[in-house]
Amino acid sequence: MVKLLHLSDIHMGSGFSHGHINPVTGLNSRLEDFTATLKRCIDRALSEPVDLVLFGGDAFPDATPSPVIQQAFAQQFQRLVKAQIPTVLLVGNHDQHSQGMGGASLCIYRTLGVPDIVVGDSLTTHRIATKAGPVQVITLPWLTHSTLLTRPETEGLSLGEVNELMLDRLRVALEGEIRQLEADIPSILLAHLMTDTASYGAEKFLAVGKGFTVPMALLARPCFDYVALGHVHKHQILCQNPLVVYPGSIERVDFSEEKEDKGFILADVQSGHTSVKFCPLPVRAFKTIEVDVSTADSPQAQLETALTQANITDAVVRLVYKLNPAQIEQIDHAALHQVLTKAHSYTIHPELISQLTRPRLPELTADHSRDPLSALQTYLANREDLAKLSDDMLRTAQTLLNDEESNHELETALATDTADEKQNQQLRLL
Ligand SMILES: [Mn+2]
Repeated sequence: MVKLLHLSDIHMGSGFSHGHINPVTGLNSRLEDFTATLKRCIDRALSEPVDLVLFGGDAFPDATPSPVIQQAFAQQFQRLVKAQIPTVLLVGNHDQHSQGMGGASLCIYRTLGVPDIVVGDSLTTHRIATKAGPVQVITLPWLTHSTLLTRPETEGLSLGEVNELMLDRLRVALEGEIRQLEADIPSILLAHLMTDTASYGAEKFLAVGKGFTVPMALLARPCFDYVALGHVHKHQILCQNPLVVYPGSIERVDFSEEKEDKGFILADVQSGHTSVKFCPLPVRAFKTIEVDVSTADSPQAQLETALTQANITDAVVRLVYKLNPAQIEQIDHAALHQVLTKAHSYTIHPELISQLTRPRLPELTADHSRDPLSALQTYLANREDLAKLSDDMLRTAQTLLNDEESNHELETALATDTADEKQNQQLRLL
C-alpha cells in the first residue's frame, strides 16, 4: 500500500486584490495566507509521513511568477526533498507559456536536478521508488491544441471538430502509456484537465463541446488504482471505481469559491482497495453581504445591522447593497468604512435601483416571435441616442446575418488562434 498526499491548484501569488501589504514583512497578506496553507499541506505530508506527494497543476497564476512567489513555493516543496519524499509536480494551464513552450516555472526543478522531484510536463509514465515500494505515475499535463495537433491539421475545422481530433490523439497516446504499465505495481494517473462530468461554481454542469473536456470513460479505467486530477477548484469525487478525485484548490482564489470547502486528499493506494480522505484546511473566509435597503426608512441603520450580524472579522468582505436615488444622502460612508475595518479586506458596491430596472419594450416581449434584424430595428427605433449609428448598425447586422462565409471564417480563426484563451475565459480562474 502506498500512502500519498494529493493537492492541487495552489495558485500561489493570485488574489492580491483581496489582501493588503503586511507592514512587518512587506508582503501581500494573501501571499502569506497561501504560503501558510501550503505549509499546512506539507506539514501533514511530513507528519504522516506519506510515501508520495502528487501536485495536480497550476502552481502560480501564470508561467512567470515573481522570484518572491517562486521562493515561497520552493521553500515548502524543499521540505519534502529534505525528507526524501518523492513529489510529482504537474504542469497546469496557468503554468504554461501561452505559445505552448512548456511549464517553465516548474521545469526549473528538473533543470536543477532536485532529487525526488519529478516534473510532469508531458504525457509519459514515471516509475518512482517510494519507501512503500515502486509506483508508476502517468502524467498528463494541460493539453493545448499545439501539443497534439499541427496547424495544417486544424485548418478549416470548427472548434468542436478540433476538440474531437484532440481527443482521438489523446486516446491513442494514453493507450500507448497504459499498455506499458506493469501489472503488479500500483498505477496512478495524474492529470490536469476538465472532465465532462465535473461541476464547478454553483453546481452547474458544464456543457459538453464547449471547450476541451475529457470524457470520464477515458480516465476511469480499471488499470488505474487512483486517478488524481487538478484544474477544477471545487473538491469532488467523480468516480468510485477507480477513485477519480479533484481535491480542489487549497485556498479561495476569488469570490466564486466563497462557499467551497478547501483542502487536500490523503489516499491509501493499493490494487482494488484504494481509499481517500478529504482533509479540510482552515482558510480565510470570503463573505458576500447583499442588502436591499431601497425600501428602508433608515438605510444606514439597516446596512450597519447587516454588517454587524455577519461575522466579518478577518474575512474578505464584499458589501453589495441596493438603494434608491433619494437615499444617497442618507448613507454615511465614513461610518460604513469604520464598521468594515474589522474585515481583512473589503469592497463596497452600491447599486442604484433606478439603474437596475430598465423597462422592456412592449414590442419585444416573449410572445412576439421576431427575426434578429427586426428585433434590432425595434430596439434602435426606441433609442434616440443611437439614431446616428442605427443605419450603420443595421447594415452591419444584415451583413453578419447573410454572410455564412464570414461566420465560418470567424469560427475557424477562433479554433486555431484563440481557442485556449477562449476556454480560459470560460473557465475563469480554474
Ligand atoms: Mn487549471
